[in-house]
Amino acid sequence: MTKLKPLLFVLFIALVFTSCKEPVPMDLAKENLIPKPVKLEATGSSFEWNKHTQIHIQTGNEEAKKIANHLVELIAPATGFQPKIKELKTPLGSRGISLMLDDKFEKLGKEGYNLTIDPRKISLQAYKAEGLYRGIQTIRQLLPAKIESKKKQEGPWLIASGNIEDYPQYGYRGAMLDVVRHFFDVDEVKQYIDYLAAYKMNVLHLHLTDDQGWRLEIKSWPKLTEIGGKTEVGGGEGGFYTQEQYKEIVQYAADRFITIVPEIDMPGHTNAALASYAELNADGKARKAYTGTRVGFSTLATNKEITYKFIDDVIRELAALTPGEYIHIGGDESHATKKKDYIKFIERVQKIVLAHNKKVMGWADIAAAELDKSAVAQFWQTKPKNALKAVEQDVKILMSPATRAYMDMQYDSISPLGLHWAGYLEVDKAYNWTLEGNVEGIDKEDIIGIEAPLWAETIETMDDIEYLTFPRLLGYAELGWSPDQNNSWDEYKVRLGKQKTRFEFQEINYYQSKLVPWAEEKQAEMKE
Ligand code: TNX
Repeated sequence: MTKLKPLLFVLFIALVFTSCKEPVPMDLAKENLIPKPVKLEATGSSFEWNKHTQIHIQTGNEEAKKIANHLVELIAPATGFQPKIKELKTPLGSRGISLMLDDKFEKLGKEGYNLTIDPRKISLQAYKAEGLYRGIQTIRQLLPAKIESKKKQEGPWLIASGNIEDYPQYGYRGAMLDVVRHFFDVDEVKQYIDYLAAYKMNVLHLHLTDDQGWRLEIKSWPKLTEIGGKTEVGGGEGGFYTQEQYKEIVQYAADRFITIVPEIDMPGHTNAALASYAELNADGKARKAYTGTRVGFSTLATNKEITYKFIDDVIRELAALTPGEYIHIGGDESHATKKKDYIKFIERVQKIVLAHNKKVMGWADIAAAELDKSAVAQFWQTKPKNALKAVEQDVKILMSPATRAYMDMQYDSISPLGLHWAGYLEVDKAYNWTLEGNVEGIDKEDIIGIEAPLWAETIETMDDIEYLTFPRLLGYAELGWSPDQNNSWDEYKVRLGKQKTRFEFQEINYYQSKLVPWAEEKQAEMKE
């Protein structure tokens, strides 16, 4: 007992000493958050996350617990900490990090959050779990860049103090991945989802079918994947997701508050289906598999009843796997379909989608048909004629103008990957526009948000995906989230340049644009 006394004394002194340590002065306003928060106020001090830091949630709040677990997963590899998650009646006042849901934040919407950081504690509060999830991405970006490392790093893990109030301008902020032209497996799609989540995006549109392949198991039409699943651009082996695998992707996304919008492209872009089933062709003859990159040559037989039986089966199975409200029916570049047949077709397919309790999304070409008001037309072409037709019908627009938002466009003439039919798309051009200022006649109230498509004719690996996605993706995330009066390329490029260290710790194969002042991130401006 007597031997223990001096030991206890030393422990006590150590405890007093560590808890009295002066916080390091830091400036929250100098942090490089992307997307930029709506409101931010710096208080000049800092919070240190150390191995004793606990995460507090309200007793019994399972949703907050899930987010707390996400936060632990985010910080554990680099810090080596395994913070305890503790349930308290009133977590707000206590030291450490608290994650709380409160109806009082309803005004910030379901993705909004309020983050207060002072030397004793961090409190993250939101109306819904979505908001907490978006908020932990902010905490992640406020930690030093080495937080992104999968290997243990040395601290200190300081977070600048202040208050952030934040919520998105647009409810739909997404990216598309073409898993047809080249197939990407479940793990690759999950990785892509993680990239979207880090920048507070909330939709992944999966382009699941096209001329070169059919990527989703449909139990009532098994040859779609037995035959159509086995090809891709360039003659590779292709691939497809079983329904179980697809559910796994949907769940993985949902855990990150990301909705999957699945696309079955029709009546054009259907050679893989036409090769799998002879009866879907007007002449009753199965097409040969196609592994090139031409577009606009294929069409389902729009005047055969079997075509609609096929679509009904596909949409029924897909709707059952889809928690999100939209099913994307493609509708682009149906040059092999007569205009009057195309219009009849789209109107009939729309009915099928609605009958399965889903809303229609389609490339803006579908606005040639009479659309239900619940439909969404995705603007992509270089000319807005189709999108304006949608607006005339009171149909909402998703902004994906190819000249600004197509991540498969080459950055410049020597970019090793990508196409350039819509022009070259350097990082500044990809950022320097606004959704509501892009097309005269398409106003803010007509727009549901932004989506950046990544077509896969020229890309085959995760490295390729990363090269075209990074760093443009971050700009799209900001265009959808941050108020546009905040947008200025000159200011943004500095914040973007500071992501270099973060990208490197994640081993992301990003495009090192000469227009961006790439810089090592220092542990935020310590004034000492
Ligand atoms: C046009 S964009 C297409 C795709 C191609 C893309 C390449 C759209 C709706 N259709 O089939 O992959 O260009 O950039």
